[in-house]
Amino acid sequence: MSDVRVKFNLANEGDGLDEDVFLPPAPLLAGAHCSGLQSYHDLYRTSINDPDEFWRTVASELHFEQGTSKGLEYNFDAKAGGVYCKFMDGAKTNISYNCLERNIKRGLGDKIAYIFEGNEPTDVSTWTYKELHAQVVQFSAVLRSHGVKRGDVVALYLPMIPELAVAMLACARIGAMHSVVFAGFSAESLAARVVDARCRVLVTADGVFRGAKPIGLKSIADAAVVLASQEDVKVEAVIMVEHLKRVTKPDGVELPKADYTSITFVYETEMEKCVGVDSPVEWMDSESPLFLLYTSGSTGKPKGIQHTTAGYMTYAYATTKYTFDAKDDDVYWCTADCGWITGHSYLLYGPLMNGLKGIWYEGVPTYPTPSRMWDVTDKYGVTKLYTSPTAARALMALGNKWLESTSRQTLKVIGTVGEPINPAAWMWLYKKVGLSNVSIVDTYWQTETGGHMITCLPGATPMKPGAAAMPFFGASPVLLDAEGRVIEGPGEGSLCFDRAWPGMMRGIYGDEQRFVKTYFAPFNGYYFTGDGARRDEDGYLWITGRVDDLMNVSGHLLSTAEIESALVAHEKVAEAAVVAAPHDIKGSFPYAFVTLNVGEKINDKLVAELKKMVREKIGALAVPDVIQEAPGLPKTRSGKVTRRILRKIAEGSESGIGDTTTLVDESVIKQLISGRSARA
Ligand code: 6R9
Repeated sequence: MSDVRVKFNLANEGDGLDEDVFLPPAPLLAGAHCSGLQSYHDLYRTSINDPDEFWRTVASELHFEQGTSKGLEYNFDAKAGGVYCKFMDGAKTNISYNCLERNIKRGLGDKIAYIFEGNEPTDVSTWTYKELHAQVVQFSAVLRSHGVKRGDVVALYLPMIPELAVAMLACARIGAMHSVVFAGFSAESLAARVVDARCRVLVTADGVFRGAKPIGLKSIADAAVVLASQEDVKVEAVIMVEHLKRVTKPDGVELPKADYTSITFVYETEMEKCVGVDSPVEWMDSESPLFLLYTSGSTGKPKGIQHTTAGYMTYAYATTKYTFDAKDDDVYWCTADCGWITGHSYLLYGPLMNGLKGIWYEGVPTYPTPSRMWDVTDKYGVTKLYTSPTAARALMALGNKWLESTSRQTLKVIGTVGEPINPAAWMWLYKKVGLSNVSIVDTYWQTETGGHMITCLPGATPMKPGAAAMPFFGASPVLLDAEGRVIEGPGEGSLCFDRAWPGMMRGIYGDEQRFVKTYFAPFNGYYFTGDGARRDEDGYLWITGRVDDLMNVSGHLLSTAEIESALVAHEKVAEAAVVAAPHDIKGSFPYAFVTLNVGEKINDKLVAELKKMVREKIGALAVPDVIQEAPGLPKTRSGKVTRRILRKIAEGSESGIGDTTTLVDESVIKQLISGRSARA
């Protein structure tokens, strides 16, 4: 099929705008939940003019044990008092019930909920909704037997294995909050999260393979337990899945050893003890906390983003339904790790609530070959694929020959998330992967928003490569200038939302002040995302990237302050400044400038020590690709490091440095530039 490429001006037909726009493929448009641009506009208008009516209709597709007449209630005006958001206050429900029992009751019990595809292509298991439900009930009984109850926080430090889905749903079933910690994080990062939420139970695995590389997770978990005890937080039970015992091992690899400490309980044994144990669903209030998920904060300390029950549930359900045009016969694959919000909303909760058949993949996209994603797509007939621009760029860079042995003809929608997608990667997904026969949905959202905020809908929105495009139902984006004035029409500014939506975060765990300060104080009356965006003549939104001190590496947010504090923890480092530098595949990478104590010099050994330090304190993701010695850092007279200048130096675009007259010592810039060339 040839490209459906048209010259198109959406807002003012015929006024000369000359831009490539791609229309949704006709078959997708035909049966879509939201079909055609006009119906998007109509439904959007309803969602804004009468949000309660709109969300009541969506919620009526889910099970509420007790109803309410309340809709969305909120206050965003920080000056006028407490910022809050409530959705369907007074109602009672349970998201785990909506994922499992509700589907079994409507006849989907024997439908496959997940195909679990292991690291090795031969390690596959399929679980029906009934089978998943049985495991969840059993594990919820295990949790209860360890004293876990409503309101407790359970830490899940697990790789992408079926037990992660089971554990998350089991927590939700009994009203305990899960706090999933990405299995690539270090013992210190895990400990900090365990301490912050005072977790008494930690679920982990003996280890996992990432491609051919074995990782001993249990020893990291054990180290975290020791670190937490130094902060007076006592983990009482570490429930460990014996995953390594059952996987196919790549040849010649030595398995990591797991210690069976006195607080270690083997998952499989615990499950056996709970066969047939009654473990009923807890009916939760709409605003009862559902989970915590930590995300980077500009001050360095990760924020425990807190979501609650009914609003998150309804929003995850609705966004999955519309953004992926979820249908009964779909084979849906979200490649995200559950350590991130995308895994929560669009691998676990959203697809299950929609009764989809999903793929849950343990491994990396390039193992055993860079064809793996397309092999899996063909093997199961994937119709909807949700992945990241980083994965697309990495695979694109390896060449189209890895596509050749596969057909990918079943694909209808390809979604991307985590960072802006560059038009080249967009075109590659559209043309080469999707054979110009798919809709691409570039979904903009955040851990904090719970679900999609700006996106195309696959049967409705004409697509522009690189634009996140249009607001989702109920989302009301505004662009503000530096003085906080609303920018109407085309322009660029800080991306904010001027009203609440059901899926928004309800707070930062244990830190109400930081919640208001981070998101509502910068522009009073608005939720501030921390991102910049541009609106074009057609009303399309283009995300321009972070405007705060966070950086986006391979779709993961990292805090410059957190990396800096890991670096200055080294005895030889006096000061550090970290900036984002552009990278072809990762989008950007951490570039560190370090000022050493008098008499110290940078060398390979010190660089290796510094990298190790960051790896241990945060995780491999945060390790700077470049560490440059800085005799001094450019600072303003008030002592602020001017990152704008460091960013230019890291990029190698010295000519764009601009005005430096406000600096205390302009000469450091020359030194840093020559230091950079010396390094390069
Ligand atoms: C879902 C997720 C959120 C930040 C966000 C923004 C960036 C996410 C994007 C995007 C451009 C997109 N981001 N999706 N930027 N286009 N489609 O990624 O959550 O980990 O909290 O990151 O990611 O900067 O503010 P989270």
